[in-house]
Amino acid sequence: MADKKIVRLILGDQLNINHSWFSKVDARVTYVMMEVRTETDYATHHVQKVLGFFASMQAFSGQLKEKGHQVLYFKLNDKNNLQSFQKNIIALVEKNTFKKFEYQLPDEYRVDQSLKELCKQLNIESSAIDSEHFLSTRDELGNLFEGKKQFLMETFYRHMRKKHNVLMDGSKPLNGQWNFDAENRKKLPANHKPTPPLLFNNDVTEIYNELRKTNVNTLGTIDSENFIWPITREQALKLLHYFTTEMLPFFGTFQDAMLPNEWSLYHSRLSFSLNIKLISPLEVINAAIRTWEENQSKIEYNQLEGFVRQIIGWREYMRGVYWKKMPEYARLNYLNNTANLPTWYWTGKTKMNCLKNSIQQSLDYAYAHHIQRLMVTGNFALLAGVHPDELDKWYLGIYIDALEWVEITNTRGMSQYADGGIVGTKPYVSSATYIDKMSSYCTGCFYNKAKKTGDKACPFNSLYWNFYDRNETLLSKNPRIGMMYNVWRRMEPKAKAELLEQAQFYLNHINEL
Ligand code: FAD
Ligand code: DLZ
Ligand code: SF4
Repeated sequence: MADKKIVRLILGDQLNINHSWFSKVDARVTYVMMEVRTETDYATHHVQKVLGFFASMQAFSGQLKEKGHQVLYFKLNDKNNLQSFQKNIIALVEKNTFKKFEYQLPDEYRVDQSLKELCKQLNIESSAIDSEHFLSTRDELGNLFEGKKQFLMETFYRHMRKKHNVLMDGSKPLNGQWNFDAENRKKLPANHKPTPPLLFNNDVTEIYNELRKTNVNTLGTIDSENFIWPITREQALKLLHYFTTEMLPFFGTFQDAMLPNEWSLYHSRLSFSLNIKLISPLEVINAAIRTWEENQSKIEYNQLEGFVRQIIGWREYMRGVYWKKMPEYARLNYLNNTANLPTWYWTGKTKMNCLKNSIQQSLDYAYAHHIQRLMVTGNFALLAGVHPDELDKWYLGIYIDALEWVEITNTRGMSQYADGGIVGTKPYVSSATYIDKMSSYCTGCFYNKAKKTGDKACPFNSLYWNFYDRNETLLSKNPRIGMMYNVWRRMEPKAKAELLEQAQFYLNHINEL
């Protein structure tokens, strides 16, 4: 039908200007974007996250208009905004002569369900199209591991490398190995001054003021005149260029390193730009590969391979697990954890230097790197037996890049072992030894990293053994951790009792640590 009017919904994390939708201007099509309370309120988000989404959405809508597309944009305070995707679309269809509703496949199960429901309610035709962002389909991982209990990331990663011919030498991996992690993960010297991060000076004061008027509940802090995160494709590409030229040479080597008072080291900080689709995973890895090819004397191969693995390995893998396992995944609690999240997760006010730093920078910048999330905040919560629901709320709110498909799989799966070993082969827990190996947090901490019990003993040390002790039935048969149980069983009964007593004391006073 030549004059069929179409309304197309663009979600806040679908800001992909290279999507086929936008390849030509179509007078029949009206795009609609909306700032809505259902999205601002399903978690308590970091204020920088909400501003980042709104500022990027507004910039994207402007870009579409400049290209000649028709766009309807609902601001949060617009009088006619009914504050949900469903309600706004229903009202638009009722008031206009649209004959068809179209949307791109959302990344979150919750929104996927509600848009399917919406299509049933509308009395016009509707259809969904791929977001054209990811390198694998929603069900690709599920098909690859059909019938398997555990989904090995390494198997998926090799599948992706072969399928997309990335870092391959014919049918073999380039340089003879798939994975060069053994060469990575060095500690930074305590006085090391990292390359400064590339920050942007976006002024989001207007959006901030609007947000305050509506009483949207947020966490964290903001300098609204100097919003540092990229909000346009142009800025995201600048950040990508800065990463490949300045940070990539050190990426793998210092991937797990942590320094007090340094919130940004040699990571890309591209997760927000990637997750809202300002840039694509393919262009990110191609930029890194190109830079490596042109600078092989300066960038070792292990730095590049480690980075490519994060993008076409971990990122795509987590998405595959999500679509294979939702909605049950959101209810998994394999270790039956029940504790509340310590109150200082929301304030950073703890004497434990590793947690204080990791949480404080999260409140200040809505960012922490992977090892801070996994081996500091995640590790402690798992040792303390925090309920995964409590933790999901925290991770889903505090990080600028947090969207359920990638947050929940990392939190319940990789970090909390709540899926019983679908994502990870064993729980990621450690005592102070690991944190001290990878960081300089322990120097200058109120607690003593070397002490297991007694005054100022590092809480990680006793909680570590308490974790193994209380989960013995569920974990001791795991071949990857059997060794820890041998050590635990061989320990003197008195030493064991003291460790458990110390751990119980800390658990009883968890909010005062
Ligand atoms: P870099 O270290 O520079 O890595 C490059 C890119 O690889 C990232 O931008 C990201 O897109 C991808 N990547 C790396 N590791 C992972 C991973 N484990 N899973 C998926 N993608 C990965 N990532 C999110 O994007 N959103 C989240 O909500 C999120 N929640 C997490 C919660 C926990 C408990 C943990 C342990 C990890 C979480 N991650 C999440 C994964 C990872 O920590 C972040 O992607 C990364 O820290 C983002 O910083 P970066 O862009 O500097 O990453
Ligand atoms: C995260 C977020 C927030 C805070 N606000 C909005 C919004 O007001 N409008 C919108 O379209 N998207 C928002 N988002 C991103 C959505 O939560 C995301 O698009 C869906 O969860 C699908 O992944
Ligand atoms: Fe963290 Fe313990 Fe080290 Fe303090 S001593 S920084 S609490 S690991």
